[in-house]
This record gives sequence, C-alpha cells and structure tokens, in this order.
Amino acid sequence: MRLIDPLFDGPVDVVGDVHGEFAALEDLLRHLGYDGDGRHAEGRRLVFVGDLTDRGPDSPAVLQAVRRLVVAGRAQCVIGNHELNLLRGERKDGNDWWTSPDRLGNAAMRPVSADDKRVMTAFLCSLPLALERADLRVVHACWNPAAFAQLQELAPRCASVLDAWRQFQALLGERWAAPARVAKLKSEWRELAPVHTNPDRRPRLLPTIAQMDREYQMNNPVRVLTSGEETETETPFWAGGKWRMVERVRWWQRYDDPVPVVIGHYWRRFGAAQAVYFDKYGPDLFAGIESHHCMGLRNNVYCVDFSVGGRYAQRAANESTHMCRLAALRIPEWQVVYDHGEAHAVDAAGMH
Ligand SMILES: [Mn+2]
Repeated sequence: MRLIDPLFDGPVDVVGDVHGEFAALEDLLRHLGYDGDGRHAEGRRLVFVGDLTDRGPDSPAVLQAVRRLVVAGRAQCVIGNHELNLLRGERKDGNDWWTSPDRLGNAAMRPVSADDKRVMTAFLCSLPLALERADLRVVHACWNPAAFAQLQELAPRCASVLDAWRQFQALLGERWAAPARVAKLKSEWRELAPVHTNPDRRPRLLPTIAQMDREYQMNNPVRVLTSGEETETETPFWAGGKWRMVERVRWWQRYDDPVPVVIGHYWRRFGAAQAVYFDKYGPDLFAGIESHHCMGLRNNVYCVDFSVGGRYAQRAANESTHMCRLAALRIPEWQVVYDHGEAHAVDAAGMH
C-alpha cells in the first residue's frame, strides 16, 4: 500500500475533484495549456486530488484519461473517498455507473464495462493516500499526522488502501459488537427511527449513535485522510436526507505546520454562489473565507474543490451549472484557474 508518495518536482497544476465531469476536465486542461496527451510546453505536470468519479456523466472517461496520464508519468493522483467507495463496491448516491451498471437505465451516466472495471480497479489500488515534497503537500481531505503514523506500521502488510480500511473497520466492528454498546444503540435507534428521515422533526442528540458515528470516522485513519475529521454536533442537523449526529471539523484551524497543503473534498463555493447543491454536509465550513484565499491557523491550506460535482443536480433541476466549477491551483504561481478560463491570484500561502 502506498501511503505518501514523493510529489513531482517543478511547476504543477493541482486539479480539484472532477466527479465524472469529463467535458469540464477537457476545458480546464486546455485553459491550463495541456495538449490532448497531457503534455505542457513548459513541462508542467498535473496532480489530481482524488474524487475523479461519480455523479457526473462520464466517470469512465475521466478515470481512463487520468490513468493514462499517470502511467505516462505526466500526472499523479491521490485517492479520495469516492475511489475508496468504488474499491469497496459500496453503492452510494452517484456511483451506479460502477456498482450497478445494469440498473442505470436511461440515467445520464455512462456505465463502466467489465474489462475497464478490472483495469480501473488495479489503477485505484495503486493510488497513494498523499503526495509530499519540501514545499507542498496534497491529500484528498485532511493532512493528519496521527493517521499517517497509524498507517505507517500497517502499510507494508497491506496490498492496497482498501486492505487498511478493512482492518480498521473490522476493529471497529468488534468494539461495537460489545453487548453493553449494542443494548444502548438499540434503545437509541428505537427513538431515532420514527424521525430519522423526517426533516420536520428534529431528534435530540443521541450520545451512543453520535459516538459510534464519530469513532467509525475518526478511528479509521483511511477515513480521516480521505473524508476528514468529524465530531459530535451540539444539535443534530439535517443533511443528505437524514438527521446527522456528527459534523465536519475545520481541521485546518489546528494545522500548525509551515508546509502548505492542497485538498479537495469540501465543496467550496465559486464566487458568491449560494443557492446550489450545498445542503449535503451541514454548516458551511468556508463561511467568511473568500474563494481565492487560503485558510487555517497559518493560512496555508487551500481547497481546490469548487463543487463541479453539483452540476448533475443542477442539470436535473434545469438550473444553470455555471456556479459549479472545476478548478486547478497552479504552483509555484499560486493562481487558481477555472474550467471556463477565468484565473485569479490566490493569496500565497501564509501571506495574508
Ligand atoms: Mn471527497
């Protein structure tokens, strides 16, 4: 299993979560100056932050393209939570193209072929969890030294990130099979079940369910790195069709290392976009932060995910998709470039 690979030297363009939006990827690469084979006249190279797939219309094309670039040595890619779901074979909103291609019907999503699935599985298994060089770090969701340390011991014995995920998942399963915990959970589930998917009836915070949700996230280092830190909420909140007992943590407020980190995952808003597909994860983690600014304790963490994954929902609602963007962060320039060609200077890490 590959934990932290060395990041390319030289100028790089770090591309945000693509989520199957192949046309947006082609547009972005053209604006960045790459040819159809991913070559750049100035020798720049591409780095993908993960979440290449799901929701958008052509995940297979995105995976194929990125795999070819990686094999040719012109791109690197870290694994995101959506790739982990594919490896797990876990059916989630937006990944039927992979987990149940026969059921797609007329959905506006291209299914994966059996042959492609074999090749792509091997590719996904080869992806590292993070990339690092002296002046830059890349991870899908959260740079967490404790999680890296936990995985360090395990890495040589794991064939892939999926193996490591399973080992921690199994430990959690044992822990939560203890009779005392099961009894508490059952009692809380009886209370929650009647309102769990009813937005009009907010439940009280149920401490055992909240604790379990937090532990399944925080005690599995693969999850911490690929989908971030979470903690119990004070009050349950409604997101993604159910009441949630844990919420995302702005881990960057505690990131005290001088090396800048680029992440994706967090559905950042483009410009002043407010009304698009943002009810998924509860509170807005970027409130008060301009879209061209870094964030965090040292102001050196940059999220390059501008929510292109929301386009499928906007198309379905016949809304304009222009507020959901695919973006890349150019390093060392610290400039963000969007798929429609607009470009902005980002406050250089640690500078404002
Ligand atoms: Mn993600």
